[in-house]
Amino acid sequence: MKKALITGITGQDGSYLAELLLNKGYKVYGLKRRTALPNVENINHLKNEIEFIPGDLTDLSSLIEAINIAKPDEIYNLAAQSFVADSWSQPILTGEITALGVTNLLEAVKRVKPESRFYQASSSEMFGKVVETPQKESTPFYPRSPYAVAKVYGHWITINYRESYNLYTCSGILFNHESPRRGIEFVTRKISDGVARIKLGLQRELRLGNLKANRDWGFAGDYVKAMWLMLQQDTPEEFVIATGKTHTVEEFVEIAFRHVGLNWQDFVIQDPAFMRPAEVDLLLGDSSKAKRVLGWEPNVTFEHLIKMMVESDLEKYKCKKSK
Ligand code: NAP
Ligand code: F7E
Repeated sequence: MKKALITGITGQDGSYLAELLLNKGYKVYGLKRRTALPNVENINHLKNEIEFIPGDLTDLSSLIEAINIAKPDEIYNLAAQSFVADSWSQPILTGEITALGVTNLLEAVKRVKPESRFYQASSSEMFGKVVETPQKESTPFYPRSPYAVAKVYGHWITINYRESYNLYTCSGILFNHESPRRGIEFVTRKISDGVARIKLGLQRELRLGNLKANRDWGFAGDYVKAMWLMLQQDTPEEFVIATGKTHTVEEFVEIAFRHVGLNWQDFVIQDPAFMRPAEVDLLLGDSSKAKRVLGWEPNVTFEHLIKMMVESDLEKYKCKKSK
């Protein structure tokens, strides 16, 4: 039986990846940091199938212990301070987790189980103020936030450990991917949640920042398949994972409100509090290498993704109301 260790198990991607690996017959270990209250909403349905190991990316000793316990064939490093907006108010913490945390984990791999295969969650945010469109593996990085700068570090230290110590390490440069399990502060989920609350009379308005930003949005369930495929290749390489289509935040808003028969302009207020000190205006990925080498393609369309998220939030509030 193959064994995998997932960091970031409680997050959006951690939950979908755990499902995928369990379905493939893997023994799944999840690194989980201590929280005062439970935060296992995304993985509650899997809690008896995953073996949790306490640990934190900023604590090397806990990572050494985790790899000692799990002795994993594959390690997926999905843990991060992943919210771009907060990376300006907590730049040092973001660097410690999202950048140096990767070195901690690679060090633990090198010392305890150097034959493990390692996946690093790199991000399209590294392209930032883009120097070419669409963005592909060879596009130079121009990070625009402390988060993105930290991810560039994580990306290069992953390559460096491969070249320095001959470890099997690779990165997926994933463009935005969403789902009903997306954190509530990210714009897509903030919109689907807001639309559901407004439709059910629980909220009157939705305050958002820059509506003109363009993102290449896909479905998280499709994207975790690409992570697994990357670790099944003979040679570790970097891959861009994207849909190849870009949309504005305003288009997302318009479709989400239309889905429940409402006009977004009656409810959305632009609020400077949600504007960023430096914005990423346009992301559009070219994942032709992933299609050619991994045979990977996304299945869920933009419209279907929005419908899925709005319906899930509607259902959540209807259940709460009926209790
Ligand atoms: P997410 O929902 O924010 O999950 C982040 C996970 O990291 C959570 O499980 C969190 O645990 C954990 N974590 C945070 N700090 C930690 C620490 N110090 N030690 C151990 N665990 C820690 O993120 P996601 O959307 O699933 O994304 C997964 C990864 O892909 C992240 O690295 C993200 O930066 C990257 N990424 C995401 C996207 C996207 O569009 N979703 C695109 C490209 C790259 P708690 O529950 O305890 O907070
Ligand atoms: O913002 C704009 C905002 O926070 C998307 C992370 O998973 O994907 C994610 O990063 C856009 C930005 O995601 C609001 O200014 C407008 O232009 O949903 P987001 P993100 O910053 O693209 C990448 C690939 C990652 O790697 C990250 O970990 O939407 N926007 N109004 C807003 N954004 C938020 N959050 N809230 C608003 O009210």
